[in-house]
Amino acid sequence: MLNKLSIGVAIAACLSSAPVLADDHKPESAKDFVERVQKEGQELAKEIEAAYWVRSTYITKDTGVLAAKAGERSLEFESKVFNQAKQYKGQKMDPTTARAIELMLRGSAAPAPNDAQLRAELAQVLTEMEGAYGSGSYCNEAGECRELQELEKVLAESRDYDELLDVWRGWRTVSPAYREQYQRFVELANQGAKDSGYADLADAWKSNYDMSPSEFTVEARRLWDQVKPFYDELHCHVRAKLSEQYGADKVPLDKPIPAHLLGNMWSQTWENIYPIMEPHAGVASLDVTKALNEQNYDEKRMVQTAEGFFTSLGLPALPESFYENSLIKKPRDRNVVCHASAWDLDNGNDPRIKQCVEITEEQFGTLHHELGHIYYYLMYKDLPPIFKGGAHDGFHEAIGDTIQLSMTPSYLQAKGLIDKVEESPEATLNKQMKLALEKIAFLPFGKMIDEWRWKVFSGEIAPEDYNKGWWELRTEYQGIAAPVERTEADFDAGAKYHIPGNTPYTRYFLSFIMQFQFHKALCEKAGHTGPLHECSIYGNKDAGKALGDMLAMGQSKPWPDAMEALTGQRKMDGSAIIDYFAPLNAYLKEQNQGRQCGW
Ligand code: X8Z
Ligand code: ZN
Repeated sequence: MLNKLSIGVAIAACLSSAPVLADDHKPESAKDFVERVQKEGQELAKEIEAAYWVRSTYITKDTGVLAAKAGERSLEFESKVFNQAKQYKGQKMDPTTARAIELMLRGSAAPAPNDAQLRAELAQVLTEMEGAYGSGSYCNEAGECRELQELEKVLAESRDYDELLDVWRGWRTVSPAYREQYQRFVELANQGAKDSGYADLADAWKSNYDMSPSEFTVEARRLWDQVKPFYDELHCHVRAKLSEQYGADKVPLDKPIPAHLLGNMWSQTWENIYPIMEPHAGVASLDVTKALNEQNYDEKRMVQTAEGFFTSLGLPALPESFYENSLIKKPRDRNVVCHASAWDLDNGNDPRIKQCVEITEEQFGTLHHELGHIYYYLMYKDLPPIFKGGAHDGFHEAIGDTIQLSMTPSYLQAKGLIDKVEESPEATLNKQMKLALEKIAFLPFGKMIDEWRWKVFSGEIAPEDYNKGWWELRTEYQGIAAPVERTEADFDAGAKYHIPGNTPYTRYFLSFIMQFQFHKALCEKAGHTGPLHECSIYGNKDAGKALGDMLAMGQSKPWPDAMEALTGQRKMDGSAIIDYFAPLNAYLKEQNQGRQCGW
């Protein structure tokens, strides 16, 4: 998983509070300490990465044992380094060393408790939960069993209310099995957070943004407030159309939307129901999935095509080892964690992705997303290990998506993936609708996942209210509701990968906002004039240079410096995404006239 290794291993902790001594037993300088820890971390990382990779690509009891042991050792190291690093806090040192120490003191996604037994338990719980998710399947009454990707396909394509309900409910029979484990995870990781000087795990997670946790809470809220009015317009229109499709008895016009009708297992992006929402029927067909299949694309060619976008910008070709060592096809004979991820192995020399690629437009997009991570790894390859990472985690998530914003109809036509480019206000609206169903629909989802976890970690949502708290936030933010009664025997949060996989999620919310800022800045570098939605930076070396330079900074500086280097701004800002969708916004307002919006 992204960053789990590098952070888990690069920072560490010792349980002693004795001064840090060098081999000759003299107190070790901060600079020497930083250097030594990175060397040790790199050595350890090799072993841990190997165990994690094998576990994720071959889920068995045995790989579970190996990964949990590796996780335990990683946490031990993290704990050791943390407790040593804190002794340097406040001492005078050069700015680079100070930044390194600061990064070592940051909370990871699951900070290590001081107690060795608790660390072992934490590593085991994490390994088991992710494995249970990765090998989950739903067997219906007829005894037919389907894995997640097959269930997702039904949600994307079917328009049969009951069939949709069956698979939506079916996938949610997997997660109750690890609800108790999740509760235990919360206790253990909260202990780790406390041992690292944080109030709780939420406090630790919010401390990774070069501002105080409470400032970050306010900042994330400010961004959400910027985009919420637009989401509300989209929600209103989508609900009205779904009500036409399924009937007002199934989709009442003043209530939250039933969660299984939005084309996605988690209702997180809605582009699969674009055919129901298409403003101008038949104008400017955007069916890339069809073209990929007709042209017999296979998994490797999909990856190579995505790589071609990055190299067109002047960024380097992927190393041969990338194709040799990545997993891009779902194995038929074993369970793997199919949720896509990008891995930085062997200190930047062996980057890999793991993705069960299917020949669809959505997966083509995800490949660009994953390569965004890979190009970050490649560009900061020569930095000291502790500086390898996104300027903040939202930056890492935003790179591949920024590239996708340049996959305009003209680009797709040049690649032979659509027949012809139609230029008309109608064509623009269709294109914007499709993209908004992905990018705008996602925003409240991206925000609410960690709202739930922050409350769970702080105890505001008690273990006996996990599911109730989940659905309250789903309704508050997204305006959706469970299609059937849910109880505390369910664990619906756990049906989303990032909960058992313990990956913080606010990063994606930030990414979806920032990628439009980045796109705008890159288009300016490329000399684009005219509306932003018509800009593609494909083939533009000036834009590529600006992007590459920012990536090469890694996390060596506070993130506003990286943001400024690329965009000239020092803040995250929702106005770029709103401006981008100006034509659609006007359309939605017009369509919603006379409708009662809200839920
Ligand atoms: O998890 C991912 C990536 C891997 S970092 C595939 N994403 C989020 C999700 O699938 O829920 C990308 C966008 C949102
Ligand atoms: Zn990602």
